[in-house]
Amino acid sequence: MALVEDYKGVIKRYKRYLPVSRKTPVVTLQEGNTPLVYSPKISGRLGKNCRVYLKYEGLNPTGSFKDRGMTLAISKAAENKAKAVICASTGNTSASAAAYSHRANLKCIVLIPEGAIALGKLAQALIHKALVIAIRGNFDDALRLVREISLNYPVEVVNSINPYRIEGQKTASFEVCDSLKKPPDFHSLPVGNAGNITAYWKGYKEYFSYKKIYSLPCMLGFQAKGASPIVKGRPVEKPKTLATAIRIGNPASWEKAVEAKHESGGLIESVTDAQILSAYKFLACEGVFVEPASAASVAGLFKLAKEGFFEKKKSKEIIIVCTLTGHGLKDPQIAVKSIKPPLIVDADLRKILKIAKI
Ligand code: AN7
Repeated sequence: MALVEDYKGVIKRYKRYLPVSRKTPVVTLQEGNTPLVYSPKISGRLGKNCRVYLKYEGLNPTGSFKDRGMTLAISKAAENKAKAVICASTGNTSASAAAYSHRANLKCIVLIPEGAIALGKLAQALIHKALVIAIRGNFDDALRLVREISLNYPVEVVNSINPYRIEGQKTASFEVCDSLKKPPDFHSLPVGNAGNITAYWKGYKEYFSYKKIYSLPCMLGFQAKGASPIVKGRPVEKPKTLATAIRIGNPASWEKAVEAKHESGGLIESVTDAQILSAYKFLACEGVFVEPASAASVAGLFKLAKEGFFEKKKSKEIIIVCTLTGHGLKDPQIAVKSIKPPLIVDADLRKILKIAKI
């Protein structure tokens, strides 16, 4: 058994499956190795034969799953002697890009939709000294500009259209299989720009081809109803959802996500903001704090369970892994807004005992 201190991040752990060589200067914050937490409460709500595990990606160094892909994208940018990187972002990509590129002494430019990213994420991009440009437009406008800039200027794009991002992110499915000692039956996750579902599916398929696993999970992707282009089959011009991380109307990895759905016999559906908020609060009962977009994966499972989806499966035990993509502290304003505010009382022992009913 390796000592905990030996852990050096996803590139070191999974280098034989990644496009790196001895020459690659590894830029790491020891991302990955995130917990796979059993959730008795969610399991119970889905059905007697269901076991649900939460892949808590909010515990990555910058608080989201993006770090897995960013360690590789920035390491390769450094290897290729890039001077600057650029990304469009709903917040988490920019937070991660800013942190890793600052560590690697690379200039980082981020384009964000003005007024539409969570406060914690903006703070991260700023503290790591990215050049933050808020555009009057949405994420899709920002990504279009980034593509255009990268075609004509010497900057490396670190959005998931950069294949190294997907390569790094696929390590999450390796970890799931290594922890469970087998693949799950179902894997649920939120879908925004659709890079993560693409990466997970690629990872599972590669582990299968290397004979590390002998079956493949069924992929379940969930978009927010007001931002569900893949479900609708056409781009959404003005995507709307309180889950700002997945407020995306024209996902870059659209086709790959549909491929993952078809090949795995899975589905991509939508959940309403009310369902997302309800799952967000339910996760809190399990001691797990996520940002709203992350709760879409759990909201989706609840929706399927209500339709009898898991009852129809006759197997004795159904293993479901649910990726929780980002930490709740990213977006504290949503938490405070959606829960009753704290009571304010005098500093008086009797009053406090009365209120606390002890
Ligand atoms: C918490 O940061 O697109 O389907 O620019 O932050 O791989 O896009 C974030 C996406 C889910 C969707 N959960 O993942 C960005 C960005 C959280 C996220 C997604 C995002 P993809």
